[in-house]
Amino acid sequence: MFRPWHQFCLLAALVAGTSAAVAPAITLRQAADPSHVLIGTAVRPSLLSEGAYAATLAREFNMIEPEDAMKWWVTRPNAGTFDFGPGDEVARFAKDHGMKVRGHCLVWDHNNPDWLVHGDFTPAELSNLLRQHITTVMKHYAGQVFAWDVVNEALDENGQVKNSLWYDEPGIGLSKKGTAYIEQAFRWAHDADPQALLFYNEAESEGLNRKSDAIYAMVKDFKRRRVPIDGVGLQLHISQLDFDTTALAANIARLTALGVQVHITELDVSLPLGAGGVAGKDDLQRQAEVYRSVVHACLQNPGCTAIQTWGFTDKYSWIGSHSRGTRGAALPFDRAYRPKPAYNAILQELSQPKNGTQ
Ligand code: 9MR
Repeated sequence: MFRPWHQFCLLAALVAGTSAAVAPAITLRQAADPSHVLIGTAVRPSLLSEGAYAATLAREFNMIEPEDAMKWWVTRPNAGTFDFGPGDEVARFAKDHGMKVRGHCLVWDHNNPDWLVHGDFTPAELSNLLRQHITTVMKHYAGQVFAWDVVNEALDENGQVKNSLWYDEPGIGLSKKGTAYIEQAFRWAHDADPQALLFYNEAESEGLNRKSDAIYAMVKDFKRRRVPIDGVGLQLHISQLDFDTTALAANIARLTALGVQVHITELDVSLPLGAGGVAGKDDLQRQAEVYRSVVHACLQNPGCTAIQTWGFTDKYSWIGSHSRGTRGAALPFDRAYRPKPAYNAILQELSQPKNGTQ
């Protein structure tokens, strides 16, 4: 009888021998199903009508998160109106294909609509707006979105709370009170949908540094005072091929020891691009090893319960425009939806006998 590990070996042989797109013998989600992790990716609703995009997504992942479609600038075209159209498309696709949905994000100081940023609101007005936003969006998606990034990227590289619209410019009435505004957002979120898992999501805090120390201290404080927080999202936008997964594993261990889950939320490994926008062959192999070691670090810890990539095909990734075309090739599938070495490394890790099926 073929078990996932044997099927993987068959796939590896197939992929090694051809550059054509192959339908894998076992997919990422099939390999992940028997383990404790969900395997997810960020998606753009406008691409769900592209056949290869939708087919690859449905075949490989059991969790999706809208890359932008649940952010303020999409959901709040103006103060009085909510637009759930794009987010609903993502939720519908997930339902049709037996996937879970992660929501992203309710409180962030980036990409907010102009009417909000330049509205000259008082702290009391902003507080009302934020509470209404969290409540309305979470109630709309209750039962559809199982976990939310409630607050995104609120800390600076020194672990200090960033100056922001929500904190102190002018803030919601809790300026100069450290993480109090974050706590308030989590309390409103819990009231809105008590079933949803509530995450704090952060960048460049995957290893051990001042920012991850501050997250650890905040979560410890929140747990002690019973502030409703269920998890920490570690983004993992990686640009170094010598990425240190020992520190990642140590950070996952200390966070989960506090009784919260860890989700890897925005994994990608960008590479320098040469002439013609192509990444080097050696870099693609090294990239695969980074993916492998990140997946390994998560699988080692029962409290690390989801691994999500920030997109899945090199055809569509934020890295290209962000780096003005100098970097890219960051995801597990190439621009033609062919699995890359990174894909094979993830699949191999997910298929390891230790994950309970062999
Ligand atoms: O990939 C996202 C891009 O399409 C948006 O323009 C941008 C601003 O909203 O956000 C990008 O996603 C970010 C995520 O929401 C939070 N962590 C960093 C991600 C990459 O910038």
